[in-house]
Amino acid sequence: MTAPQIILHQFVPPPGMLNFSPFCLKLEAWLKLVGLPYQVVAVGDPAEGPKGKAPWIVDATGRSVADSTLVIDHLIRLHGHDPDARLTPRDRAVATAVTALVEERLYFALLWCRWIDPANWQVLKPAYFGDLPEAIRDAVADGSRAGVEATLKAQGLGRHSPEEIAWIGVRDVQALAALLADRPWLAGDHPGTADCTAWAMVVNLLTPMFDHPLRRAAEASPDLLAYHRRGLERWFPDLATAQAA
Ligand SMILES: N[C@@H](CCC(=O)N[C@@H](CS)C(=O)NCC(=O)O)C(=O)O
Repeated sequence: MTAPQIILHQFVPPPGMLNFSPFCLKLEAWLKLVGLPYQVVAVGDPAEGPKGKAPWIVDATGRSVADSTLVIDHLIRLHGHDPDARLTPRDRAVATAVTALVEERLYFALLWCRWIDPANWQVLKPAYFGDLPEAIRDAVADGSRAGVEATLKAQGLGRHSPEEIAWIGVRDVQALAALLADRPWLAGDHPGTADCTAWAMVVNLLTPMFDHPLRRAAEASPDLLAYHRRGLERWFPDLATAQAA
């Protein structure tokens, strides 16, 4: 008997590409890591979700849960698959620290690079908003950008100069690279939840569409490039084969 499906509400990337949302990609990689079957429903407006952000799930009992970390905790309780069960207290602490680094700072540096940096905004605007009717396209796109700018100001990173943001972000990318210099996954030979988080961020740092110092720092690290490839082969093998062709 197949297990009841989890409905995964997430942004859906263009065919042949991985999710532009590190949080959506993290959760999808985690579902693949533990082998729980799921069905994707494309999110148009994240405001429809329980917390106004993607991803969220509806579990096999019909309950909605939002936030990638809280979803993972919920599913571990519900289904009993915990890929981190064997971690030492130290590995667990590193996983917590890496998750905070990626989600509470690097994510915001990447957000700045994509949405506020003027050159990348010229790339993002048509890519994210190009399908909207012309009459509302500029207003919606500019309104969204103003929302991101306000978020970055409130978070704090958006108060720094472009050079300072790049310095902070590059240092974080290099820290991630150093943690992966002597091992395939953060805790050694097997991937865990923190790898889903870190790998999804590395994929997004390396998204070819956007050019910025964080991407260049990731590209300069053979360890991060190998990590990118390792996760792709493990969780999205069809895409790995297509990219290798
Ligand atoms: N802490 C949340 C963060 C989710 C998040 O920030 N999602 C972004 C996409 S990467 C989003 O939905 N943004 C839309 C918005 O803020 O309106 C998680 O782990 O799921």
